[in-house]
Amino acid sequence: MDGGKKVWVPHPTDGFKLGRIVDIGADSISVEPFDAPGTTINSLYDRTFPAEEYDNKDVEDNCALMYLNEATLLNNIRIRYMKNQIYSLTANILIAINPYFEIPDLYTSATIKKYRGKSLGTLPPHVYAIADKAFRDMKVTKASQSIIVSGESGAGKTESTKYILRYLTENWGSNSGPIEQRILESNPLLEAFGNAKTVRNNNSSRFGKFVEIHFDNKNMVCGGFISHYLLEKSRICTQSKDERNYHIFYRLCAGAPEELRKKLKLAPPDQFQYLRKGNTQFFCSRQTEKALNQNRKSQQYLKLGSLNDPVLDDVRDFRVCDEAMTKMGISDADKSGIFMLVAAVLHLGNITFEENTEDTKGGCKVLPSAEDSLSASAGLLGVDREELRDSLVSRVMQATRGGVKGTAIKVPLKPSEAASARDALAKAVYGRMFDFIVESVNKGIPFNASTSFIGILDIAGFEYFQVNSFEQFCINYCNEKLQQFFNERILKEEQALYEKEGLNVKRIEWVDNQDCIELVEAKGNGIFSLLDEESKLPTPKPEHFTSEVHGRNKNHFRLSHPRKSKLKTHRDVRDDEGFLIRHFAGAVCYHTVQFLEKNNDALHASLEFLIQDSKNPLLQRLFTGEKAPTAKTAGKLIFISVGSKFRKQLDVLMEKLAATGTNFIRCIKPNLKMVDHLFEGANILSQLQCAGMVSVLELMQQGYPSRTQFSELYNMYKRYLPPELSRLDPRLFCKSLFKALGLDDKDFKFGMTKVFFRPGKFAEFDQILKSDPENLAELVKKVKKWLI
Ligand code: AOV
Ligand code: MG
Repeated sequence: MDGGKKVWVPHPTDGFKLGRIVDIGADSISVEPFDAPGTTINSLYDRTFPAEEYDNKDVEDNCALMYLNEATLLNNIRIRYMKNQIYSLTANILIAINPYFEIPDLYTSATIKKYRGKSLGTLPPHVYAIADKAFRDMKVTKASQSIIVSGESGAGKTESTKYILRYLTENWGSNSGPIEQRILESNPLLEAFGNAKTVRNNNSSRFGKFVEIHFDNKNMVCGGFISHYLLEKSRICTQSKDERNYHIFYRLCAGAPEELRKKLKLAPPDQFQYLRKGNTQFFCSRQTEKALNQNRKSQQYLKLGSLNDPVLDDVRDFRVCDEAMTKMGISDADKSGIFMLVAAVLHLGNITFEENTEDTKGGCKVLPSAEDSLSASAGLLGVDREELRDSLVSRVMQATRGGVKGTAIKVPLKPSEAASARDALAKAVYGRMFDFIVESVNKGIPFNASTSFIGILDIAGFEYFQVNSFEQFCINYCNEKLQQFFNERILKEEQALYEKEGLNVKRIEWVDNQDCIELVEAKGNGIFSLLDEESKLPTPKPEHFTSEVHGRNKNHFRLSHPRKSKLKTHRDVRDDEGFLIRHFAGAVCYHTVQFLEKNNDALHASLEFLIQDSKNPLLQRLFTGEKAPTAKTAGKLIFISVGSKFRKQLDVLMEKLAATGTNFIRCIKPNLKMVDHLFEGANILSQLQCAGMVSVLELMQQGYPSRTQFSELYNMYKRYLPPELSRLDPRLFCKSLFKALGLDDKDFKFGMTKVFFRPGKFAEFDQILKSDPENLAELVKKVKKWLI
């Protein structure tokens, strides 16, 4: 690093700041930022990065940058974002920044046509270009393809997925065909039941999905299949501040026609406990304001109480969802069954309990004011009202005396325990119903004629909050697996490119995260195993589980005790109630207090009995196949492991992905305010790091990260050279130029279409060429000589 040189130094909000080196110390560099002359920033050597020559010039492919590092990557994305160019490539990975406004013509049918059949790189980067590449690869190689879309909440994964689906169905489906329509209609339907307003995203998907679009032997769309993962069930009973429950609840309350409203005994949303927890005081972002101006809400909607969000139009959305169900081929009976269950969940939430002072055995009873809710939910669930009451306020347990198991007895529950049982029932019903809806969608888009598919994975990226629980643990584990897959694939592709271009490059090595994956999934001492083991003990305890995790994985590089301060900031949690995992994207501290509960999908025996006896045909269907509790199991805690199920699903998914050609889309959220034209650099940098983009750069540093087409080099430099040289064909031109410059063979390689540079060497080459006119004259002579 020379004095006076232009560099990027770390900055707490911008990510990096541009400045000039003023002093070089033993272990740090002093830099004077351009926007604050006279001041200096001290920066460590390995966090100071050389800057590109032109501050405002951007490139479509980040690999065409002369210096490829995290600062120039961030800057290139920034310059493009400011010009409303939200896409860029790094090798074949598409980076997409959420613009938070509609960019004119970006997704029109005309644009779809434009991208059809074009190789990646020939048109500006776009999701359509990735979709087209996947299609062409499928056609040529006859192998299925996948597109992995990742990014944090609100980054634009679901929207990107929808654009891809539209691109594929519009180009290779009969436009008005029922299958294509159903594939597209599946989105509003699943979003109604699986999306909710959160503080991060007004339409946040609370489940992961892998959508397969199937093609027949003529490469035309012939069907689809959706797999779904980890619906967030806690939201059904409680929401954080300013968040909502699943859209369908509000839509049903707001949009159900009079007759249905009566049948389901609906009321405005603020009458239901399960919808009141988030106490949605909508926040007024610019986006909200805009939507407010655009949305003309019906009078009926306005009358419906205070829990409406002005951004969302629940009345209209109910109609859309209702129509989507019909178009999907869901029968009227099933539709009505679904609405009944949604309403049943709402009424269940209003059943509250108080201590039963008359009962000598303690226990609780349903509050008199909640009797109507008890009747309503029993009616909708098709169960006997008194049996429902009984199963909520008591539970069948097996008595143990002197270590000998006795007969099953009925144990009264405390009000809080009864409330937990009620919530568990609501979650089980809603969860099964969601499974049923996905199943119905799949029935509507059968793929019998399929020869191959393009699968799109829309799943939450790596996440860490102030308090992280079982949900984050599962999603981060999933991201570890995807990251490993990403590294392997990107490397393989990079290697394949070197081979295709005829470069002779030795294998690139990278840091494997297999140890982290094993810490979570290994049989025996892995965290999932230990969690299941704990759940099967007579009295499972979070503290015991946590100490087992630490005790059985002593000195594991990826595992530590959490720093006490981290846990204690939230509540008085004991030190043994958590663990810290060093993930590829950073360390995350997990609270384990609710792990056991969240890992168990089973209802207690009396509730299970009750549901199995239901007269509601849909509910019966949802719970068939379940092992009915027997006299023997009746007293035991039944246990269905959420973790094991997810692990198995993930195995299936990884196997599918491994058998396909893969494409990656990394979605980036530009700011936390959810507004357009605001680039929060530090935040974006951390997303690029979490998405593994920085490690891609590191990985490429071992090879030849900067690359450019001969033709481009030729166009760049021909004006510096006399006509007799610029007449040469681009490849020969470049070769002779390099030879004449006397560049070191180790620093670059010539491929078939491109020249590849070692890190930083492209810039050196550029410097030599532009430095000195006298040199250039000398150079021309040399080139001529070399050509002869
Ligand atoms: P996510 O799927 O990544 O979050 P979404 O795809 O739902 O995020 O995007 C969030 C919001 O950003 C959308 O509702 C749009 O308003 C806006 N948006 C996203 N992409 C675009 C685009 N290309 N053009 C215009 N607006 C866009 V989550 O499911 O919460 O993890 O859980
Ligand atoms: Mg989403």
